[in-house]
Amino acid sequence: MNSFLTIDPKVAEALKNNQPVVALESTIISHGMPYPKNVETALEVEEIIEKQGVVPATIAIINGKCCVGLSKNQIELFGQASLVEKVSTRDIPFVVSQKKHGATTVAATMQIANMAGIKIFVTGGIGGVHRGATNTMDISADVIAMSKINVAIVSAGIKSILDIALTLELLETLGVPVVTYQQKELPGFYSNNSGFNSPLQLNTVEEIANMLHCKWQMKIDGSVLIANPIPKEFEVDNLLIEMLIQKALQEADAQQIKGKQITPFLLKKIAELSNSESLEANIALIKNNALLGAKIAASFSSIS
Ligand code: PSU
Ligand code: MN
Repeated sequence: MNSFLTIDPKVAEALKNNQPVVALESTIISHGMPYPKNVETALEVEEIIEKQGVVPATIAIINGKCCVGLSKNQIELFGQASLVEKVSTRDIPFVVSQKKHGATTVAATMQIANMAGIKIFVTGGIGGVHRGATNTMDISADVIAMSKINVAIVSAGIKSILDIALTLELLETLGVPVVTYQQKELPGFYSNNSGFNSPLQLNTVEEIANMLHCKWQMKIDGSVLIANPIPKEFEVDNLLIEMLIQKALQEADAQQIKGKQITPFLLKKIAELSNSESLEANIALIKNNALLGAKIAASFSSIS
């Protein structure tokens, strides 16, 4: 066991016995949703996974330890502490060596899940190529992590605050398969339509698990991005969301929001501007992802 990791006993036991475990990130708790909805959602997501007989492992850095599996109190702490830094790949060594706390992004969560031996990770949305990236070079470290780390991600597609076309191009270049569950079109996070065909489509949990197994057996390193459409009844109208994104982007520009602050800023603005409709959609889709991710984890552990 590596000395940087603290693995919750339940998680450690499951991993030891090759029972399914699903990793969850903590940036979505600390920086992706407001309190107390963030904590309620994080706990509900864990429950959904548990009901499938799968062990949830929320990941965060606490006092410099990479913690895999948080207690309710720890999740509460990350829900309330706006002071917890957003930690992506490059921040991990600093936060660990300085014994600080950190809320881990998709990229950082993948790194830590991989250290612990967890193969399936559930979240809402990934970071990608930002709109305007041809000038700003703002590309999330999430895509770089996906090109290297053998942890599959269940998300609701590529969020339209990003440049979906460029993100798809980059994922292709980096060799990351993008698989949509049960539909042809790549879902657009808040809605089921992104305007882009999904590079791949699979219709069953078993086929997805089998594809992961094949990929990693062949030593083709890196993630698979699994896109799971939001349940119909929680979809937000595409035109409305595009209008709100434009507004949020303008405001970010006016306030000169840059770097790691941009994604949390945009999510918060869009939630405000939509009267929390976007937040409710976000909560619904992550729960939906938790269910699919748990099923994939169970299927994967039965064949690997
Ligand atoms: N997208 C969401 N909700 C989130 C995030 C992205 O819908 O909470 C978070 C994730 O933790 C993701 C991070 O890894 O934002 C990406 O940030 P950046 O673009 O700065 O890499
Ligand atoms: Mn960025």
